[in-house]
Amino acid sequence: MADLRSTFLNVYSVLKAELLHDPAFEFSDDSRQWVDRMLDYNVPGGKLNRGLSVIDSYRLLKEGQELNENEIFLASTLGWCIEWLQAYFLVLDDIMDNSHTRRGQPCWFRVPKVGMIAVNDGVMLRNHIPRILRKHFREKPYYVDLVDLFNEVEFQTASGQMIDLITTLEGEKDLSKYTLSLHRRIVQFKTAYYSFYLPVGCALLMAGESLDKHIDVKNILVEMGTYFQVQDDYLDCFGDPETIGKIGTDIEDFKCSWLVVKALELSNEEQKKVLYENYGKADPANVAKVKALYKELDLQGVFAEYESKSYEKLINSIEAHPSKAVQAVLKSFLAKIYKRQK
Ligand code: DMA
Ligand code: MG
Ligand code: MG
Ligand code: MG
Repeated sequence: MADLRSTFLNVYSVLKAELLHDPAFEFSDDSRQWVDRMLDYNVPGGKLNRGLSVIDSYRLLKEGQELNENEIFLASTLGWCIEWLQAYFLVLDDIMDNSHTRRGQPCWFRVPKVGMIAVNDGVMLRNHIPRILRKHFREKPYYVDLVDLFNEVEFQTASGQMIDLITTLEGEKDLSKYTLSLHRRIVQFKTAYYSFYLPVGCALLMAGESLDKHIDVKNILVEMGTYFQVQDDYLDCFGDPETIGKIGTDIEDFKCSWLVVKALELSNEEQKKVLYENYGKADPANVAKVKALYKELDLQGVFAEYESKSYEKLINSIEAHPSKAVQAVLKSFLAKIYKRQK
């Protein structure tokens, strides 16, 4: 496994070198250095779960057949395209969420001399994906489907980000809109498709499968992605910033987080008043009151309950799937995130 990770990281270096010598652009030393540093800062520093899952899933779909070097390279390349997509969304997400840290370092836009150049860097990261795909997959029979999959998923993610953001508009902040169904819609779109469906979708295409025939797999992955974002919402408040590598901003940002939805559900009139008066304010005193209420309502216990229920449901739907290989793919994914602390 440690070996797979280092193989995967080697592929990053190959892809980066190719992009830095892209003949479609006449790089100067300065511009090459900028992209080099921007990529190293934003692309490889995460958990790499999404990227590694493509290789994992592809291997399981091949039912244990040894993958050859080329197959590992191609699966890794698709894995990196997802990591690139994630880097693109995170660079922009941190600006929009006014975040401070990411993966244990300042958000890219907070780095001196970067600032709003980060917006274009986000666009740049996004544009690297079709360049990588074209270079390595152009001749494959599944090339069009692959490009289409990335486009579809990007659209879904951007749409999810939009609804995440417009719920927090100044002057329209309204906690009474925050329901479990709105939350579900936001997290399915902003997180589940790109984090869960996309890696498996890539592996299925590489294995010669048609995605239309795997709607049931997609549904399970979207459920898993929803559970994953509930964990993210939980960790935003209750996680250890040292471990998760970021400082939560959901309360300050008036986000439609799973925690505030649950708090609204469980609050009496007096507690609701606390939420209405303190949620979505930057002052640490207001944030502290919201956190105190979350504790009073035992949201940690409510989350623990949600976590084990979700796990049970997911395992049940996975085990109902007719293919053992697909079951293995889904179970391996679930095992990576169950009770995660980061
Ligand atoms: C992130 O949602 C979703 C995308 C598409 C980046 P978020 O703002 O809760 O993520 P994070 O907690 O990592 O900032
Ligand atoms: Mg966000
Ligand atoms: Mg964010
Ligand atoms: Mg979050």
